Amino acid sequence: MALLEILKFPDPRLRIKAQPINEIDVELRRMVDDMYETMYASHGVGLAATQVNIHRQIFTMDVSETRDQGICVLNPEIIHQEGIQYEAEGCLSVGGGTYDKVERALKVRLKGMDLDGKIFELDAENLMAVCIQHEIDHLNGVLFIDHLSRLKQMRIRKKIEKLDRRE
Ligand code: GNR
Ligand code: NI
Repeated sequence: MALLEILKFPDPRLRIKAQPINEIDVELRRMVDDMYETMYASHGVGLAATQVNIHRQIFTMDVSETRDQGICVLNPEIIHQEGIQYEAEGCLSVGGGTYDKVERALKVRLKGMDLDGKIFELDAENLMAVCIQHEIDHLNGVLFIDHLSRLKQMRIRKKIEKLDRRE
Protein backbone atom coordinates (compact mmCIF):
# COMPACT_ATOMS: atom_id res chain seq x y z
CA MET A 1 0.00 0.00 0.00
CA ALA A 2 1.09 3.56 -0.54
CA LEU A 3 0.12 7.04 0.51
CA LEU A 4 -0.80 9.15 -2.48
CA GLU A 5 -0.14 12.87 -2.88
CA ILE A 6 -3.30 14.97 -2.73
CA LEU A 7 -3.52 17.71 -5.37
CA LYS A 8 -4.23 21.16 -3.95
CA PHE A 9 -6.29 24.00 -5.42
CA PRO A 10 -5.52 25.78 -7.75
CA ASP A 11 -3.84 22.77 -9.40
CA PRO A 12 -5.41 22.59 -12.90
CA ARG A 13 -5.42 18.76 -12.73
CA LEU A 14 -8.32 19.07 -10.25
CA ARG A 15 -10.37 20.23 -13.28
CA ILE A 16 -9.85 17.06 -15.35
CA LYS A 17 -13.04 15.00 -15.86
CA ALA A 18 -12.77 11.38 -14.75
CA GLN A 19 -13.26 8.51 -17.23
CA PRO A 20 -15.61 5.59 -16.52
CA ILE A 21 -14.28 2.23 -15.32
CA ASN A 22 -15.00 -0.67 -17.63
CA GLU A 23 -12.61 -3.26 -16.27
CA ILE A 24 -11.75 -4.23 -12.70
CA ASP A 25 -8.20 -5.52 -12.57
CA VAL A 26 -5.36 -5.77 -10.04
CA GLU A 27 -4.13 -2.30 -10.89
CA LEU A 28 -7.53 -0.80 -10.10
CA ARG A 29 -7.74 -2.73 -6.82
CA ARG A 30 -4.30 -1.45 -5.86
CA MET A 31 -5.34 2.13 -6.63
CA VAL A 32 -8.42 1.73 -4.44
CA ASP A 33 -6.32 0.31 -1.56
CA ASP A 34 -4.03 3.32 -1.84
CA MET A 35 -7.02 5.68 -1.90
CA TYR A 36 -8.39 4.14 1.31
CA GLU A 37 -5.00 4.42 2.97
CA THR A 38 -4.67 8.06 1.86
CA MET A 39 -8.23 8.92 2.95
CA TYR A 40 -7.78 7.42 6.43
CA ALA A 41 -4.30 8.93 6.91
CA SER A 42 -5.74 12.36 5.99
CA HIS A 43 -8.80 11.94 8.26
CA GLY A 44 -11.07 12.63 5.30
CA VAL A 45 -14.65 11.37 5.11
CA GLY A 46 -14.25 10.88 1.38
CA LEU A 47 -11.66 10.90 -1.36
CA ALA A 48 -12.18 11.15 -5.10
CA ALA A 49 -9.61 9.66 -7.49
CA THR A 50 -9.21 13.08 -9.14
CA GLN A 51 -7.67 14.39 -5.90
CA VAL A 52 -4.81 11.89 -6.19
CA ASN A 53 -4.30 12.55 -9.91
CA ILE A 54 -6.16 9.43 -11.07
CA HIS A 55 -8.75 10.54 -13.60
CA ARG A 56 -11.08 7.58 -13.34
CA GLN A 57 -14.59 7.47 -11.85
CA ILE A 58 -13.74 6.16 -8.38
CA PHE A 59 -14.36 7.48 -4.89
CA THR A 60 -13.92 6.11 -1.39
CA MET A 61 -15.96 7.26 1.59
CA ASP A 62 -16.31 6.51 5.29
CA VAL A 63 -18.66 8.68 7.32
CA SER A 64 -18.69 6.35 10.36
CA GLU A 65 -17.39 7.47 13.78
CA THR A 66 -15.39 4.26 14.05
CA ARG A 67 -13.68 4.67 10.64
CA ASP A 68 -14.35 1.07 9.70
CA GLN A 69 -17.28 1.44 7.29
CA GLY A 70 -15.42 2.33 4.14
CA ILE A 71 -17.16 2.06 0.82
CA CYS A 72 -15.74 2.35 -2.67
CA VAL A 73 -17.94 3.41 -5.58
CA LEU A 74 -17.07 3.06 -9.24
CA ASN A 75 -18.97 4.97 -11.95
CA PRO A 76 -21.16 6.76 -9.36
CA GLU A 77 -24.40 8.41 -10.46
CA ILE A 78 -27.12 10.17 -8.51
CA ILE A 79 -30.39 8.76 -9.83
CA HIS A 80 -32.74 10.54 -7.45
CA GLN A 81 -32.49 13.43 -5.04
CA GLU A 82 -34.78 15.36 -2.74
CA GLY A 83 -34.79 18.14 -0.21
CA ILE A 84 -32.14 20.75 0.54
CA GLN A 85 -29.45 21.03 3.19
CA TYR A 86 -27.00 23.85 3.75
CA GLU A 87 -24.00 22.65 5.77
CA ALA A 88 -20.34 23.60 6.12
CA GLU A 89 -17.92 21.69 3.90
CA GLY A 90 -14.17 21.44 3.72
CA CYS A 91 -11.93 19.66 1.26
CA LEU A 92 -8.55 17.94 1.45
CA SER A 93 -7.69 19.71 -1.82
CA VAL A 94 -8.56 23.21 -0.57
CA GLY A 95 -6.17 24.55 2.07
CA GLY A 96 -6.13 27.76 4.05
CA GLY A 97 -8.57 26.42 6.64
CA THR A 98 -11.36 26.91 4.11
CA TYR A 99 -14.80 25.78 5.27
CA ASP A 100 -18.08 27.17 4.07
CA LYS A 101 -21.72 26.27 3.66
CA VAL A 102 -22.88 24.82 0.37
CA GLU A 103 -26.43 24.04 -0.73
CA ARG A 104 -26.87 20.34 -1.47
CA ALA A 105 -29.68 17.82 -1.81
CA LEU A 106 -30.69 16.42 1.60
CA LYS A 107 -31.22 12.88 0.30
CA VAL A 108 -29.77 11.11 -2.69
CA ARG A 109 -30.09 7.69 -4.27
CA LEU A 110 -26.67 6.67 -5.55
CA LYS A 111 -26.14 4.10 -8.26
CA GLY A 112 -22.67 2.66 -8.74
CA MET A 113 -20.56 -0.41 -9.17
CA ASP A 114 -18.57 -2.19 -6.46
CA LEU A 115 -15.16 -3.83 -6.76
CA ASP A 116 -16.80 -7.10 -7.82
CA GLY A 117 -18.37 -5.33 -10.79
CA LYS A 118 -21.80 -5.57 -9.22
CA ILE A 119 -24.20 -2.66 -9.78
CA PHE A 120 -25.77 -1.42 -6.56
CA GLU A 121 -27.95 1.40 -5.25
CA LEU A 122 -27.56 3.21 -1.94
CA ASP A 123 -29.87 5.69 -0.23
CA ALA A 124 -28.05 8.35 1.73
CA GLU A 125 -28.94 11.49 3.65
CA ASN A 126 -27.28 14.21 5.70
CA LEU A 127 -23.45 13.97 5.79
CA MET A 128 -23.26 10.85 3.62
CA ALA A 129 -25.41 12.58 0.99
CA VAL A 130 -23.18 15.68 1.15
CA CYS A 131 -20.09 13.52 0.80
CA ILE A 132 -21.47 11.68 -2.25
CA GLN A 133 -22.34 14.98 -3.97
CA HIS A 134 -18.93 16.47 -3.05
CA GLU A 135 -17.03 13.45 -4.44
CA ILE A 136 -19.07 13.24 -7.66
CA ASP A 137 -18.34 16.96 -8.15
CA HIS A 138 -14.60 16.19 -7.90
CA LEU A 139 -14.94 13.50 -10.59
CA ASN A 140 -16.47 16.19 -12.81
CA GLY A 141 -13.66 18.66 -12.04
CA VAL A 142 -15.80 20.71 -9.65
CA LEU A 143 -14.72 21.91 -6.18
CA PHE A 144 -17.06 22.92 -3.34
CA ILE A 145 -15.74 26.48 -3.52
CA ASP A 146 -17.13 26.73 -7.06
CA HIS A 147 -20.57 26.81 -5.42
CA LEU A 148 -19.68 29.91 -3.34
CA SER A 149 -20.08 33.56 -4.40
CA ARG A 150 -17.40 35.06 -6.66
CA LEU A 151 -16.36 37.35 -3.80
CA LYS A 152 -15.82 34.41 -1.43
CA GLN A 153 -13.95 32.52 -4.15
CA MET A 154 -11.64 35.49 -4.69
CA ARG A 155 -10.92 35.78 -0.94
CA ILE A 156 -10.13 32.05 -0.71
CA ARG A 157 -7.87 32.20 -3.77
CA LYS A 158 -5.94 35.19 -2.34
CA LYS A 159 -5.56 33.57 1.09
CA ILE A 160 -4.25 30.33 -0.44
CA GLU A 161 -1.88 32.22 -2.80
CA LYS A 162 -0.47 34.08 0.20
CA LEU A 163 0.01 30.88 2.23
CA ASP A 164 1.63 29.13 -0.76
CA ARG A 165 4.14 32.01 -1.15
CA ARG A 166 5.33 31.46 2.44
CA GLU A 167 6.17 27.80 1.88
O1 GNR B 1 -12.97 15.14 4.81
C1 GNR B 1 -13.86 15.78 4.26
N1 GNR B 1 -14.85 16.31 5.01
C2 GNR B 1 -15.99 16.88 4.49
C3 GNR B 1 -16.79 17.60 5.35
C4 GNR B 1 -17.94 18.18 4.91
C5 GNR B 1 -18.30 18.02 3.59
C6 GNR B 1 -17.51 17.31 2.72
C7 GNR B 1 -16.36 16.74 3.16
S1 GNR B 1 -15.37 15.81 2.07
C8 GNR B 1 -13.81 16.01 2.80
C9 GNR B 1 -12.79 15.13 2.13
C10 GNR B 1 -12.65 15.55 0.69
O2 GNR B 1 -12.08 16.55 0.33
N2 GNR B 1 -13.22 14.78 -0.18
O3 GNR B 1 -13.20 15.12 -1.47
NI1 NI C 1 -12.95 17.29 -1.51
